[in-house]
Amino acid sequence: MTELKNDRFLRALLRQPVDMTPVWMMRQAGRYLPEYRATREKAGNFMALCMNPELACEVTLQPLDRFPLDAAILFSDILTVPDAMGLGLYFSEGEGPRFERPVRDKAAIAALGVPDPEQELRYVMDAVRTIRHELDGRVPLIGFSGSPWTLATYMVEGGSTKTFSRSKGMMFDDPASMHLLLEKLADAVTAYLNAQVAAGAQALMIFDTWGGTLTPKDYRAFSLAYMQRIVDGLTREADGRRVPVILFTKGGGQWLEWMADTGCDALGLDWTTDIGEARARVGGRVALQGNLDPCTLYASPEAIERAVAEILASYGEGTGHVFNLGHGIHPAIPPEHAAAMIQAVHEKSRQYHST
Ligand code: 1CP
Repeated sequence: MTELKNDRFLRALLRQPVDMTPVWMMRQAGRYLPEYRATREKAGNFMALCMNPELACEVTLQPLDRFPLDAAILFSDILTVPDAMGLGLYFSEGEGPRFERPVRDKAAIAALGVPDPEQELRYVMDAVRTIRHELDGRVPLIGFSGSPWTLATYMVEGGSTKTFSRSKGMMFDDPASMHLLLEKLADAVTAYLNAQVAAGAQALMIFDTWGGTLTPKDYRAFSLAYMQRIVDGLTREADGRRVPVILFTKGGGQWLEWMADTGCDALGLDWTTDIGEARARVGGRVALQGNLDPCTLYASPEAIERAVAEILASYGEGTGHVFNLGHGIHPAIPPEHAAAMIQAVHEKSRQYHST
């Protein structure tokens, strides 16, 4: 395997010394980039783009060609796993993701199989292999999945939701069915992430976008417990290097200690938590990734630089910080504003690293 030319991101995740704070952006390949929109047009639609390894590779590399980012993230979606379980994913323009066959009762859940990643999700593994080859060691490649709870909300609702009426309805009315679904998803996600590592992913991130909608007790029982099962089952080394695992529960700032207890390597933070306080709580055990409010990028480059400086100062001296947004970059952000953020992270962070 090719030597990594820039391993700042992996080193920071393992709390090893770095020369400056590494940075990448959630949704860094996406609609805010005109070249992304052009490639999606060429593919026909979003799913066709995900299913074409060459085009998925092309859009993965687009932000890296524009900005000096320290990591690449596989271009795909968390909903490929439920699609491979037979739910029939499609994206309707302006409406977001939808499933043709949502799962709403025990019989439908019992009938679900756990997909073989090299069969039903082969196109994702082919994308990982293609991207690793094309990256040629420039930066590490992040593989990812949704958390079981987050995937379950989409599978039960049949798409995005603001109310969680059906998914929380099932959790409260028929917890045994919800647990059965979450168990199957934990098995599917573990196999999926391990296959991504086998195909070349060098770090893993679990997106628990909707864990923060739960009560503390339900978070532990319905989200964290299943992320724990996944962390326990993951391949943690490849090519003689540790494969760091990042857990991100949006809205999970009050549960950082519980999340760190899973044995993951790093926690993703949204912007509602002060990163310095988070470091005081769990920084001795895990690295932290985050946490600029994505809306900051609507502001002027000067305001962006000030906000970056505040987060770097709040985290303070030394390694263990990967700079990121607290959630995905919005489609209307000017790419030059993302550039200003990335440049500010690199320039202003050197003073915090003494190597
Ligand atoms: O029109 C388009 O081009 C589709 C927009 C889009 C993109 C660019 C979707 C649909 N997915 C993606 C890519 C994507 N999704 C990545 C790629 C890598 C990257 O550059 O970061 C990743 C990591 C995801 C993960 C994802 N998909 C999450 C978890 C992270 C998060 O943002 O909270 C979730 C919840 C999804 C579901 C999804 N897929 C797409 C949309 C618009 C949504 C969100 C729908 C909702 O709000 O419920």
